[in-house]
Amino acid sequence: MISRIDLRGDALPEGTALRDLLPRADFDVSAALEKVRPICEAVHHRGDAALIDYAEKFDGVRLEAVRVPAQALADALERLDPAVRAALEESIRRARLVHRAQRRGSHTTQVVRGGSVTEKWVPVERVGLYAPGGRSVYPSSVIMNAVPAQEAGVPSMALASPPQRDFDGLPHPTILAACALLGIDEVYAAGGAQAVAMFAHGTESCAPTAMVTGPGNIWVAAAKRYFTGRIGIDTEAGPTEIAVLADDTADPVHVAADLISQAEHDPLAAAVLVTDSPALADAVEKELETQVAATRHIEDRIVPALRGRQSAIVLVDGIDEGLRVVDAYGAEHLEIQTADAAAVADRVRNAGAIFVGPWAPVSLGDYAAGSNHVLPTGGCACHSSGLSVQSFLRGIHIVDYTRDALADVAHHVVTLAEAEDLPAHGAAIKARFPGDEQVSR
Ligand code: HSO
Ligand code: ZN
Repeated sequence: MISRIDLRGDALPEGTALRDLLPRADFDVSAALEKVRPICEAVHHRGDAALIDYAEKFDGVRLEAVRVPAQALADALERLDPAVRAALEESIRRARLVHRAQRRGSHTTQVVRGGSVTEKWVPVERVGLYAPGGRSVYPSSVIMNAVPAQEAGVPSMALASPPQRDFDGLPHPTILAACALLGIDEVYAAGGAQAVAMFAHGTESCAPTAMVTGPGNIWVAAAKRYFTGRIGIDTEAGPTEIAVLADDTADPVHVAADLISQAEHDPLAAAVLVTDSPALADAVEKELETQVAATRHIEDRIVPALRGRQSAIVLVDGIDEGLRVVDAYGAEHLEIQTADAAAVADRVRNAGAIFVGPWAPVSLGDYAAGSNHVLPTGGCACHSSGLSVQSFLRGIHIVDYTRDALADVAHHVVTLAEAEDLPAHGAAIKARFPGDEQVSR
């Protein structure tokens, strides 16, 4: 069901050589770029008419308009199962607690007397959120994208999600209900690359946005890459990954259940167990067989995900070596199921989010820990963070110097300008102090 990589015995290789030994999915966004280009151009030139044509072509439904009427949002909330509503509300409440604490005030550094730099944090003006339809209808992801943007103070926000044939061309009702709960009233029935293009260029009915965030398939990722530079994006979320670092104190039933929980997302999802216990490896493998047989998305997602080259059980000599392996891998989600889990977790350098001990499974983080579930995949955890309030803020430096403070440092500026062969830079300083020898000394 799952392959094994045995790294015991010899010393582990360093750096990227270690990373190359570890499993990873093929997720080639660049190959999809050429395919999304004509879609992005059509939306640019034909606006809403292009969105309506693509809805017919890709989603099989002819729309009257792409903007979802307010009444449809109210109706979806009205019809939402009360238990789902209560769970979404609790998820929102916890996410707000965590993300509110991420807010930053501005800060002034007095560099010299009369010279200061203030860093002011300003939210992005307008954000477009994307919520997939089809196989992944995740109201939880609407929460994970909207809450940090709202807590950052983003004044204008719109959401797009594919039109559903079964729901009169509206986005999925649970997505609409989540929008209503979050107070998002600007919603569009648009999916895939065309939705990203709608936000990037704007159309007759949707004003352009400065950023687009939210998970999606490879076409959404490719469209985000296509528009990078023009708009801000979160990450090109690839298939979900879970790594578990475990020793012989871990419960194989929990470990197997957690590996399966993320394999359930996608046939390209990755489930990686790193352990120094061959007995645990055997027990988890047995558990995988039993538990997979008893779940729902077996043949379409879980089995191909676990059998795929992106998933494996990695055997290591000890937890120190295990830490080196999980750091080289840089998992989107990393569970630590070892003795003294908090101390081990503290030593991890690369992961999107870390889940400590037996009572913090990834599923908790997916829905209701308060943490964000939009996290870096594909090893990007080595250089990037998950979505946060910070993702929606820009830090602007405000430089404020008096005449004396400028005079004091003027000769250094002039010297560096000349060293870079940019005399006009120096001249801009000298012009302020005519006849002052000190400045050009
Ligand atoms: N594990 C997914 C998020 C998700 N799980 C949504 C359930 N719904 C990527 O972090
Ligand atoms: Zn998940």
